[in-house]
Formats: sequence, C-alpha cells, structure tokens
Amino acid sequence: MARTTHPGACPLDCPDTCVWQLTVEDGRAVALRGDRDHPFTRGALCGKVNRYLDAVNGPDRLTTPYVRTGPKGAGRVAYRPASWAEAVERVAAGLRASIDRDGPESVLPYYFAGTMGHVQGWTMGQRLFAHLGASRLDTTICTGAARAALQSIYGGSVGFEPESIVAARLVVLWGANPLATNLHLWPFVQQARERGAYVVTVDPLRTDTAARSDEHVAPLPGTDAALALGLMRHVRDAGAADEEWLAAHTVGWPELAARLDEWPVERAAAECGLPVEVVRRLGDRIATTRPTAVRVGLGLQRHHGAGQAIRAICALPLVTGDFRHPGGGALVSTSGHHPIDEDVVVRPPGMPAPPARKLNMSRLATVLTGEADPPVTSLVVFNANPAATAPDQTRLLAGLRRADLFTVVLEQRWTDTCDYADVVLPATMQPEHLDLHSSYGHHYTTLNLPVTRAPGEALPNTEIFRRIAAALGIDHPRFSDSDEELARQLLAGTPVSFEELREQTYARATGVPAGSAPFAAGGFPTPDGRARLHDPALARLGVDPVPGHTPPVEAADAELARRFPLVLLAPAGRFLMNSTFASLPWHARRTGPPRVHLHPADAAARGLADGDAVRVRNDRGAFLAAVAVDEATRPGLAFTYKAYWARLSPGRATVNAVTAVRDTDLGEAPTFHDCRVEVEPVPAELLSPEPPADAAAVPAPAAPADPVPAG
Ligand SMILES: Nc1nc2c(c(=O)[nH]1)N[C@H]1C(S)=C(S)[C@@H](COP(=O)(O)OP(=O)(O)OC[C@H]3O[C@@H](n4cnc5c(=O)[nH]c(N)nc54)[C@H](O)[C@@H]3O)O[C@H]1N2
Ligand SMILES: Nc1nc2c(c(=O)[nH]1)N[C@H]1C(S)=C(S)[C@@H](COP(=O)(O)OP(=O)(O)OC[C@H]3O[C@@H](n4cnc5c(=O)[nH]c(N)nc54)[C@H](O)[C@@H]3O)O[C@H]1N2
Ligand code: SF4
Ligand SMILES: [Mo]
Repeated sequence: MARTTHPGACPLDCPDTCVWQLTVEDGRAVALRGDRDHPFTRGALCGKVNRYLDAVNGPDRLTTPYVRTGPKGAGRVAYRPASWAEAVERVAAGLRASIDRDGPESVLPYYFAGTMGHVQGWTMGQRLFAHLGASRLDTTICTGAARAALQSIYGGSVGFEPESIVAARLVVLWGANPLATNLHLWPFVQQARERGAYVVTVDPLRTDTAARSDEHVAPLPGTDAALALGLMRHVRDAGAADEEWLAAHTVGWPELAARLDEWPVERAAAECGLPVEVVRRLGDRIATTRPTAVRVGLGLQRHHGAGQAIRAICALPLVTGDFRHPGGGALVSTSGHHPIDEDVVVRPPGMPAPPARKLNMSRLATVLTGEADPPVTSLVVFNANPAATAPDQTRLLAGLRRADLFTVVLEQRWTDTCDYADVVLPATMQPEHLDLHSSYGHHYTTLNLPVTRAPGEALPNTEIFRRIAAALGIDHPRFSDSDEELARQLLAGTPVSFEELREQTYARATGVPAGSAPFAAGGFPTPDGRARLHDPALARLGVDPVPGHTPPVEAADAELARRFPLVLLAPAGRFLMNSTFASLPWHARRTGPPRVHLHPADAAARGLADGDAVRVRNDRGAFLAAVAVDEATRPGLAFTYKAYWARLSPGRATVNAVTAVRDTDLGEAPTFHDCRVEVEPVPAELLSPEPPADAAAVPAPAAPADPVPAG
C-alpha cells in the first residue's frame, strides 16, 4: 500500500502552532508526529494532539448536513440528514428572512479559533457577512483585555522574542501554565535554567508549571496589577530603574513613578494576600537580574482588572530596561509581529461592505436575550462551541432556544451548540483542507495543504460560505476566490510567498531574528516608537491613563462572600483544547470527569471527602462535579477545568453555568475567573446520569480514570 508523509500545521488555539508530519495510506491519515526540523516544534507534538487522528478518523465525524425536525435542545434525535442543496437553500432562506424583516444587522456570525488557520477561520465567512452588512463580531473572548492593554502600552501585541528566553537570567511565568498550554516554550526555559536562570511562576494555583519552577508565588486571583506595582516600587527604591532607557524609549515615567508612591510593597503584599518578604525578595531579584523575561499567560486576564494588570506587568520590564537585552522584556503574544493583514482580505478593494454595528462575542448570552436592538434573529456559528464555552450558560441556552432565532452551525462533530441549530453543516478537518497559519507564540508562518479525503460530504468552511453566497444570489467575483487565492491574498504584503511555503512549509515571517532583542533601541509599534506608561487615549475612554489596580468584582465582594464563599477559577485542562476533544474517549479518559478542586480546609468545613458529588452553584446557575481535595489551592479558592460539554456532563451544564457576563476594565473581555460559588453535597447517582437520548449516535466518553494533577 502506498504510504506517503506530508507536512502540515496543528490548527488548534495554542501559541505553539506546531508543524507536523502526517502519514497517509490510501487517502486516510494513519500516523502523526512532530516535525524534527522546525525550530519551535523540535520533533514533538503535545499529548492531546498525538491523538489528533482520533478526532480526524472518529466514527462521530459529521458527514452530511442536518436539518432540524424537532424541538431545539432535544439533541441529535431532533434532526434528519439533508442534501447540501436543501441545507444551503434553508440557510439562505433563513438569512434572507432575517434581513428582509429586521435588516442585515439582525444577522450575527459567531466564530473563534477552533482553527487558527487564517483561510478556514478568518476570511470567506467574514467576507460574506461584511458584504451582507451583518453585525460584526467583537472577538474579545480570549485576548480582548490583553490586546487592548498591549495596544496601549506597546502599540500592539508584541514582546520579547520567545527563543531568546534561553538568555534570560530570571524567568517569570506570570499567570501562565506552559506545561499545559505552551508546551514548546518549556525546553527553552529549561535551557535558560541550565545556564543558571531562576524560574518563578506567579499563579494562585500550584500548577505543574508552578511545582516545577524554582519558586511559586501565589497571589489572590485578580490582584496582579497590585503585585506589579509593588515590584516596580521596590525596583525604583532600589535605584534599579533604567532612567536612561526610560527617557529614550518611553513616555509617562514621571506619571507612573508618582503612582508608585502609592504602592509600597507592604500595600501590594496585603492586596495580593502574600507575605511581604515574598514580594520584597522577588523585587530584589528583578532589581538585580538582567535580563529578566516575563512570559505572561492569558489566564490572568479573565478578571475584571485585566487591562490594568497587563499594562502594569508589561510596564515592569520598561522600568528595568530589560528590553535592551536578548531574553529580556515581557511577552504576552507574538501575533502583532506577524504581517498578515486579514482585514484587506475580508473587505477587499472593490467589494461593497456596508458599515455595521459591532456585537461583543463575550456577551452572547445577553445579546441573544434582549441586549441587542435590533435583535439578532440569525446566528451563524463556526469554529466555536459557545453553548459550552461562553459565559452565563443558562441565559445563553435560553437565548439559543428562542423560537424566532434561526441558527446555523458549521461543525466537524455534534457539539452542544449543534443541539440548538436549525441547520448543521459538516466541516472538514486540517488534513482535508488548505490553510495558512501565523502564530501567537512564535515567529513562523506555515502552509497546510490538503492531503486526505474528507469523510462523506464534509466541506471546508470556505466552500460552505461560497455555496451560501451563491444561494443568496451574490455573484461578486470575490466569492469565487479559491482557498489558494485566499492564502495568496493573505500573504500579499508579507515577506513570504505562497511558492516559498509550498516548497518548504514554513518560514520566519516577521523580520525578527531568533534570539534577538527587537526593542533594544525602542522602536515599539506606537506612532513615536516609544512605549506608553501614561496613555491619554485611555483617559478619554474613562480609564486610568496610568497603570493602576482595578480590584475584582465578585472576589473582592465581602457581602457576596457570605453567600458564596469560594472564588472559582476554570483554567485550561491539559488533555483538552477548550471544548475540542471533550467528546473523544481517550481525551475524556485522560481528563477525567468534571471535578471541583477544594483546599482540604474547605472540604473539611463542608464535611466533603475526595470523590463526593457536589453541586457548584451561584445565582446564575449550577453544575455538578466530583470533589477533588487538593493542596494546589488555598482556603477560599476552588478550581475546575474549562470546557467539558454540557450534553455529556452530569446535570447537562458546564462551569460556564456559573460564570458571568461582565466586561474587563479595558477591552470588553470576559471575566470567567471572577466568580463566586458555593458547593453542596448531592447524591452520588447524579454524577452518573442517563446518557443523552442520542448517545448511540455520539460515542459517550469512556469511564472516568487517570486523575490528572493540577495543570
Ligand atoms: N492543553 C490546553 N492548552 C491550551 C488550551 C486548553 O484548553 N488546553 N487553551 C488554549 C487557549 S484558548 C488559551 S487562551 C491559552 C491559555 O493559556 P494560559 O494562559 O497559559 O492558560 P490558562 O490555564 O487559561 O491560565 C494560566 C494560569 O493562569 C492562572 N490564573 C488564573 N487567574 C489568575 C490571576 O488572577 N493571576 C495570576 N497570576 N494567574 C491566574 C490559572 O490558575 C492558570 O494556571 O491556552 C491554549 N492552550
Ligand atoms: N470558564 C471558562 N470558559 C472559557 C475559558 C476559560 O478560561 N474559562 N476560556 C475561553 C477561551 S480563552 C477561549 S479561546 C474560548 C474558546 O471557545 P471556543 O471558541 O468555543 O473553542 P472550542 O471549544 O475549542 O470550539 C471550537 C470548535 O470549532 C470546531 N472547529 C475546528 N476547526 C473547524 C473548522 O475548520 N471548521 C468548523 N466549522 N469548525 C471547526 C471544533 O470542532 C470545536 O467544536 O473558551 C473560553 N471559555
Ligand atoms: S496543541 Fe499546541 S502544542 Fe499541541 S501540537 Fe498543537 S500547536 Fe503543538
Ligand atoms: Mo483562548
């Protein structure tokens, strides 16, 4: 049998954007491994993607369109298979009815990074909705606060060069858990360590990353800005502020310095719930260690004060002058270094795209239940599973159940969100379609070419949107662009050509050399090239122009704490990727069933033991979980992992039944981790519910096993 091996890109929402080698036999993907030569992948994929072919070859792949025949929310039994012609005609009729009745803004596309590929993720669908004049989606759910904060302080989502971290003498992993979420950074951190670097993790939870660091600093959730301000104060008092670099490459140091007068380390430590010596010691290290690399995760910005927290943390290396050195500075995301401009592909010259309102994806629950005027009456979901992953699930599901809402879902397998669709359309997976990837964790651009046959009638998102455009009677030539043409348009204006990528799969595309210090002499992407410690544009938005501390809303609410004494975090699980994989037997087994991790003191106070069944609840809703008694947390702080599926969970709800629709101080992003709950015992039988009525059609996760440690 002919076996061939082909390079491609891992499409998942992960900073590492690995290059893989896929072995194909008779048109079917049979083996997958990490590319050995790629400078960031370096031969290995992560555990969850080593089993990616379970997803590709799974018996639960969608192979045909479906149309709804029964009530919304009843599951797959309420659907029948349909031809593409019928399904697309229904979609066009549904969208047309909304547009005719309520105007084009009544249509809302909802999408995110189910694939990070620019072609399947961020072009043809957005082009169609832009042309229709549909509501635009404000894509805040993941990095909204960080993006706004980085735009303010550095002029974009830029930072130190990731490989350069090997040159750091002090590495601070701040609200980041790379062993679970940015695995390929870890060997570089280890290399730095072998050369003598000290590694500190700042995380309220003792994750695997924290446990394997030289020091774990565990502030109260949502207090990072206070910590950063206290550290900067200590650095300044120690005479370690790099006045010369600050004067040359920043604006606003005098204003920030005045703010630091308000933040002695004692105040910072008290705000963060940390011993003052811990803050002082870390301050000493930062004051005396060049270069210091601060790798900032995204988890810490799911709090109300996230915008200011990211600004304050990113100000720290400006004060120390760390950007002077390779391996010094801060890094949240490399995406701002990548030159691909999606906007010109979404709204190409010559294609009419009427102005339209923007709706915030993180507020989908409230958008669908009365917040939007005119109301949204058509929703088209792709590359996302909001019924499981968006906040305020109870309210969101009520919105998705609305009789007057027409919902279309493009999916690879039957998710929670499909249960609420009028039409479900089967989509291809990465080995079956063309895509182009940049990265939010390194500087390479990668081309992924189709190498296997899609199962049944599954189609790439791009082709599905071409068909919908045609069914709507749109004949603009831009809706006939092939996937290769879209990739070429995305690459226009970048230093990389399609031919080059076809030849060698990936290329360093940002102009930043590996191991370099891109901002040693300033040159931030702000109008004057200086980083901004004081930003008058924020004052105009009613936001403090100098980095400050915005306390959490629920975590800091003493009144609410009486009813809901536990603050609940829901960070990333190691064997899932958001809700992707949650239905696959191997991944579900490795992850185990939903658990709420409690400090032994909190468990004892409630008479709860490891494995007991509980309801985790607040005024917004509840989900069921087993208790895990866990020293990884502190009294008053509980955690669970994000992104189980409701349809496969006991009680048919996930952690997002308790999370709130509430914006961050900057960037209108969600605040998943600013959430108070109480837990109460329930009968053990509730954790082993009847399988859903359509379980035969969707393989249930195998029996729980393999408890996974924090992180
Ligand atoms: N295996 C796996 N990998 C993933 C994902 C996944 O679901 N699974 N998700 C992907 C996605 S979408 C993203 S956005 C990234 C996220 O990547 P990360 O940001 O690394 O992941 P998180 O687990 O969300 O958050 C990191 C840590 O922040 C901590 N944290 C929470 N609140 C605070 C706080 O107030 N202060 C501080 N200092 N720390 C806090 C959490 O305890 C957690 O350990 O990972 C991506 N990679
Ligand atoms: N409580 C809590 N909730 C959270 C978070 C948290 O930390 N805590 N994190 C938030 C974050 S950071 C994020 S990024 C969001 C992510 O939330 P979502 O954007 O909903 O991401 P996923 O759950 O991974 O769902 C992606 C879906 O896209 C589908 N998909 C993948 N590729 C394709 C394709 O080519 N075509 C089509 N049609 N479909 C495709 C997959 O099958 C999958 O079902 O979740 C957020 N939710
Ligand atoms: S999920 Fe991340 S670490 Fe895993 S293979 Fe994909 S890009 Fe690499
Ligand atoms: Mo994310």
